[in-house]
Amino acid sequence: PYLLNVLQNKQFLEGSVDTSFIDQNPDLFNFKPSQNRAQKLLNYLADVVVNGPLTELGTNLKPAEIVPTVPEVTNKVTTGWRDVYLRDGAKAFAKAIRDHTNSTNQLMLMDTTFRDAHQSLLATRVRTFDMKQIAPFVSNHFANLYSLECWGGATFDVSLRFLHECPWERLRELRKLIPNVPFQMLLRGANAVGYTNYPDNVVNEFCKLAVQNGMDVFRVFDSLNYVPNLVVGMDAVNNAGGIVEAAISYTGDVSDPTRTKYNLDYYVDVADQLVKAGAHVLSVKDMAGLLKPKATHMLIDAIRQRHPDVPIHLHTHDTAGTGVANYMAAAQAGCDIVDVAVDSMSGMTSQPSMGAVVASLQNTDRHTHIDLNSVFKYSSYWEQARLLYAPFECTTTMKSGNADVYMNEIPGGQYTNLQFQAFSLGLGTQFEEIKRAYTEANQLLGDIIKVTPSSKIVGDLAQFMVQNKLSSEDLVNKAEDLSFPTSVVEYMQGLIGQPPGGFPEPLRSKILKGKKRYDARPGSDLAPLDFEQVKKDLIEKYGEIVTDCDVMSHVMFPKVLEEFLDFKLKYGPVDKLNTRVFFVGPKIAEDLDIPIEKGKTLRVKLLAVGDLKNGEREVFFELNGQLRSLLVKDKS
Ligand code: 3PY
Ligand code: ZN
Repeated sequence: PYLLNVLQNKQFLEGSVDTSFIDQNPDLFNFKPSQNRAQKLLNYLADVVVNGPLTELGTNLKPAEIVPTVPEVTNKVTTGWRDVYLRDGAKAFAKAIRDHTNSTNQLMLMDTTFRDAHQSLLATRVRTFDMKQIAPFVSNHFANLYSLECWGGATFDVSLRFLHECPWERLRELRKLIPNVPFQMLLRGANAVGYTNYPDNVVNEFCKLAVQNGMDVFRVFDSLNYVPNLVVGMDAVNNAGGIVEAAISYTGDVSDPTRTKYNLDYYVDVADQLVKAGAHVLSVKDMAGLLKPKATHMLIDAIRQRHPDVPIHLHTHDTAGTGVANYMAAAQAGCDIVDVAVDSMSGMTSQPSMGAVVASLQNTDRHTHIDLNSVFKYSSYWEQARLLYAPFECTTTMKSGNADVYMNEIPGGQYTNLQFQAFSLGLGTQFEEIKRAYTEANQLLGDIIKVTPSSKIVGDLAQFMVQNKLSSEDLVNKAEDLSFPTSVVEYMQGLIGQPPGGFPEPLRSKILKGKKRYDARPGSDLAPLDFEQVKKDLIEKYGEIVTDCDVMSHVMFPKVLEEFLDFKLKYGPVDKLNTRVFFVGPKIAEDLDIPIEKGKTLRVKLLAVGDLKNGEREVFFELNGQLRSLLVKDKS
């Protein structure tokens, strides 16, 4: 179509073109998108080959030239805990889990490899393509997992934004391949999978759609443990028939008697409120990895005594390196389920290692009944697949765990991000400064719980302090004259909820001056969203391809979804490309088999890239044995 546009251009036909021709004729590029998926994929590959990656790579490291070996499924298991949920419902599932751990003493596992592990280590960039390869192995060899965390948190917007793939499709595809293991997601309470409050009907519809597409267990949290926000999410999950796993976000140190704000009484009280509000399962969410063995024992034991019938599910990050020790303490205190990532995707800001936990509990009364040999094979797959994500590796800057997290309390994913940002400014010492400022910013805000989105507010304030060279004292003294980051102002207004212990004064009043303060639940006054209208508008723009899932994605991330659809119309199903080719394009003469649908595979080979001519290059391919060429604007 591009060629045709050019051939209809009078100036071009007269031959009077120079290098400004293309710039002066932008309409040449306004061709109608063709319906041909093969053609679109060739457009994509040609564009990447000529102009480099179309999705930003974090560093200039390249994906490895490797095709990860997929271990053979030698163990056919078609049943799992999901059967109990599908047959008897959410409440009965929770009871069955608790009865099971009570009677067998088994410590159950959730595997986070498909979500939190790569959110923490690889900037959330792991693609559906690589998950699908190993999914049958997980289904058959890890059939006794409590759950597989594979959705929610940052994966939702990152997959649309940077991977150009639909998160809903990921969920459906994985579901087909893993029908027996419960799927788990992270839901940010009234923020669903976004970063702001949505009307209640949005959270409700979101959960309904998630269950319809295959989600089972929803870990619901709120970044301030603000129970009214948590309840919005919990009710939505319950209405959708999902399993309500209500999370208590953990901060501070319950084993330190001098830290009184977040003590055992505080956590037990939140647990009581969540059980009262209908939690099927209680989760302790240690998103920064602040637990220590003694604190873990105290906390799990206190909740266990208080709620003997509710399953307790513990989540931590291994940032300091104490993760496995904490899980041993949790197991002793009667915890039912802990979160691990497969060995090669574990450690540092990710979860503790599955193999380490499984091995540590062999020949004890809290055996996990996970086969260690299967863990090794699973780990070997991810060890190889991880090399495809080299451009996003946290290990470019992070070489080890660091117990300084006990001081700065930065959540796993954010720790990696801040370190990366600091190093990309070229200053190794910058990270030390940011961490110190983060600690101070947290105190200034009143020592708050830090997890999305409150962690971002602390991070924004820390960066503001570093940039403006402000000490805590300066900041409070000059607060009336400073122009604070919007997120900080909104926090002080009460727009993400009410923090435990209230807002810090006099800082709040100095920052807000006359601005409105909210003390009701922030989303409670939002009018219900009109989904039909959103759908109508989207169909008007994109035609009948728009699905209910697209509508929901649009409600959460309007601009991101539109860019996703534009991209898809232009470049086709890029999610079907293998990961290296998706990021950096094919090598000359490399044979590519692209399975675009069941029973339909495209065979593509890049033959040559032509010389620069009038700002363009001709790219030659073989497509299913036929020669094809495309002209691509060279943007360099
Ligand atoms: C998220 O909200 O994405 C988190 O992982 C919080 O821990
Ligand atoms: Zn986490």
